[in-house]
Amino acid sequence: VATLQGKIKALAEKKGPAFQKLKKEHGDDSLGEVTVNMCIGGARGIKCLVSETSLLDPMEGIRYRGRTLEECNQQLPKASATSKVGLPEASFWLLLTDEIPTDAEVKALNEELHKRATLPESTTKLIDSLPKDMHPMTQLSMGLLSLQPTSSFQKNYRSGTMKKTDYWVHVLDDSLSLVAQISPLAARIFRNVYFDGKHIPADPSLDWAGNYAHMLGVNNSEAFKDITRLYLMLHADHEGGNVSAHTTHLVGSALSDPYLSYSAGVNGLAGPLHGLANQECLRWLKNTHATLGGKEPTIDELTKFAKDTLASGKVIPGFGHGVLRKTDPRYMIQRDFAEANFPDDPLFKLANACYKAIPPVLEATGKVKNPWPNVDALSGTCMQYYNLDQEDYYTVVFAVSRSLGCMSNMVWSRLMGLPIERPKSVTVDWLVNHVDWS
Ligand code: FAM
Repeated sequence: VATLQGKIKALAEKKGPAFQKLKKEHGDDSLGEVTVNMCIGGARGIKCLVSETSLLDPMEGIRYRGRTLEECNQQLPKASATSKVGLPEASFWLLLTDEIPTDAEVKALNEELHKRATLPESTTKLIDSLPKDMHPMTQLSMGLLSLQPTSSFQKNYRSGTMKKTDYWVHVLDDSLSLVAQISPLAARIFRNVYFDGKHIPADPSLDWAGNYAHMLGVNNSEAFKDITRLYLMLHADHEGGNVSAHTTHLVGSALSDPYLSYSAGVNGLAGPLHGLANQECLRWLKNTHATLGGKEPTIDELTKFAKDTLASGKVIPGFGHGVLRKTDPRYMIQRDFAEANFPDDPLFKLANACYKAIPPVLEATGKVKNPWPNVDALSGTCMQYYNLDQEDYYTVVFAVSRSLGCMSNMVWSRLMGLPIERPKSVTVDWLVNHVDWS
């Protein structure tokens, strides 16, 4: 932890002067105007958040500390000589330090995470008592809140002895514990709901993501461990404005500790327009596959299904994005993995056909700004190939991954001393009186 702290501190010292100068000399510079549409349209495109860990370009996709996901996949340490997947816990190190960790640093991080992975009995008792038909995301959010009493940030804040300049140290401490605990917590929920509580003990010889795949117990292959590693690396961070990242940041800005903040972020991720889309997308594919009698669909048949979905007033899950204006690079990287490992899987072939059939249908509406697939359009298809076909669980896997981005961002928000977030709201009457009707 000391190494990690040292690297974060060194980066803050390097970037600090520019940040202070910005505040002092350019605080009143404009970042563009705020329009009525932005105000009533979900704040689309308003530059009003700082998120150091990643930046999203509409045409290029996400960059983790300036590196594309392809570069992360190539440059980040791997689990073995044969694996082609950059480790997610290595991406956590990158998001925190702006450095690609060495194999030794990743090994030490994994040892630290294993040390912190124990769940208190109060948490396991609570999780085991929950009804099996309670959505796994609801269970995860409750599980995170049940860990909140262990927060070192809230303990130190309450003691009244913590200096503001040390907030980030205790947020980092909680972040490491939360990342360590969320995977066994998520695995416990999975085994309770789908395997009658038959739990699989952690294997500390495995990396963070490989161990999570192991504890799910649906497939012992190295390929399933790799797709889990890939999934957890790809979903880790997507700049600061998406619902889960923004919610975590907003709640954390009130000095709520990482457990309170990320439990709130998980609740946002559970929304069908956000993280739950991966569950909805696989369900849509399975229903379409079943209705077509399992035979390979024609583009015309899929076009009709897409139109029927729109006509029913529902969105087509897995397509579109609030910022991206091209196919999500996270979709393309998953597609390459699927091509290499299971090109003939029926659902993968169906997803490929959707890639051809659905964008023209969305474009034809004249209102969809991005008709292309997003990260959720293929993630479930990849997981189901390895017997993780319980779609209600998919957003939990997303939440395990997104903890990396939300936690690294929270460390930096406290390190930069970002204040409580408080945008101004207006009434419609105020808007009516404000605009020029002449
Ligand atoms: N199917 C049907 N309609 C869609 C659509 C889709 N896939 N994507 C956008 N639209 C509609 C949208 O509902 C809106 O309609 P109204 O004006 O009638 O309200 C119109 O097109 C303009 O929307 P937009 O500006 O193109 O997109 P937004 O920025 O408002 O919303 C999404 C972005 C992601 C919420 C939207 O594309 C959507 O609902 N997609 C389907 C759900 C999904 O896949 N979400 C996961 C997103 C992913 F990135 C993630 O967070 N995991």
